[in-house]
Amino acid sequence: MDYTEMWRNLGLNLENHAGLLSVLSEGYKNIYLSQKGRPKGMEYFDFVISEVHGLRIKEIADAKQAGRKVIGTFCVYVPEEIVLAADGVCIGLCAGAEVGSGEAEKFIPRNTCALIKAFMGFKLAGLCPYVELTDLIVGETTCDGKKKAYEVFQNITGKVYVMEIPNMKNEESKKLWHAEVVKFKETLEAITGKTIDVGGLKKGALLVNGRRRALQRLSRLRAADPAPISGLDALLINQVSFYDDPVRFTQMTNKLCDELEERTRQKIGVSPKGARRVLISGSPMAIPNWKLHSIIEGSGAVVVGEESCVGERNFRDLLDENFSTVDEALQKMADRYLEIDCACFTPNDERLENIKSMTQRLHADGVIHYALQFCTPYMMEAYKVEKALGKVPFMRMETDYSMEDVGQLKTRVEAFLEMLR
Ligand code: BJ8
Repeated sequence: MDYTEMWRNLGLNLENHAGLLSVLSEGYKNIYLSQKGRPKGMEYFDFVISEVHGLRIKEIADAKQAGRKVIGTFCVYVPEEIVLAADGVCIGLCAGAEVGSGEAEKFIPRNTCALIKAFMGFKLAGLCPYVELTDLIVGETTCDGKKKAYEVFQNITGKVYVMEIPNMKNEESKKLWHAEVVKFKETLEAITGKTIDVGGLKKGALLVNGRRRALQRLSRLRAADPAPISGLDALLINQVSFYDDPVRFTQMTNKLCDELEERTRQKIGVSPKGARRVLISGSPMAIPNWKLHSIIEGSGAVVVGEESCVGERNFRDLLDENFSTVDEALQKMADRYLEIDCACFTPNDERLENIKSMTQRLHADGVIHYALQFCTPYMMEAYKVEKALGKVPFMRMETDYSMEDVGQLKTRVEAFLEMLR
């Protein structure tokens, strides 16, 4: 199907956009479609990627046409249930490719993390149909880079709303955060013109919890040896969860999990039994950032988990669906979201415990701590993670979205994998 007219109407730079899609499809072919022994259920996700700027954009544009509002987010602290209760469409906007850096650097410093530069770059280069479709872009006060970048992004787009996320988890912080959640609900009511009621919040909770349960199931299945699915494919599913339709995504992920259960019973894996198993922990990997997974799995090991926001941190905790008033629901949401263990918090010892438990549960032989360059919170926390892991083999890695350091990273990964033998 030809979507040129739709892209033109959204104000995209058609020439650059065609270039981006061709690089993306070439990269996908080389990294994903070349994998051996993939589960059949991945066909759906291959299709979703092939339509990442096509069919999904059309669906969202149609929803908008029908009166629904589109809400873009950058962080897993933003309560999606409230967006759904207001009949909104919620889309994760983080970007994982080095695009428009030159443009972005006219507004923000060169030594900014790649994720921030990318969301800015995609917008400035006229390459992100998702941003163009949003009615509201929700930022949050997490790391300094994002916090300040949202001020600039507001100047560029004029539709940024920022939620204040505390830095600690004491009683005062909990009150502050609860007030922010209430304010967010009121903002969405004002934008959509809809009153958020307990029925809507219940529906939203069921939908988001359903997706979390499917992702939890996928995560549990990766504990098997041989691993029934590659880390690359599991990462892709997590990335897709941020922008696909939640009902369809949940169905398709559960269907894939049925297949993975069968594979596990039959001991069918993507790599031989006994292959070295790696847990990745740290900064999020937004689509299409597949760099580290492809290096690790290209070296013969298998990635068995992502302790990351594009991964476990996004779906670890369910929302308690047992509420009967709007106030009760918002309190439970505030509590659930403040459980998230982002390195922007201090102290953040829950994260250390979560990494240890994932390492055990997924039978990881070693942990690679991944931080995007200039991501101070995760770079700093790597020290405590290493100490907490004790004798578990551990390696720190700092990189960005460019491909310049791939050779060097590959050498380091191979040396690390040797230690796991
Ligand atoms: S809850 S990890 S999604 S803030 S990589 S922009 S932290 S300098 S993305 Fe994050 Fe929410 Fe935390 Fe998760 Fe800053 Fe680091 Fe860049 Fe980051």
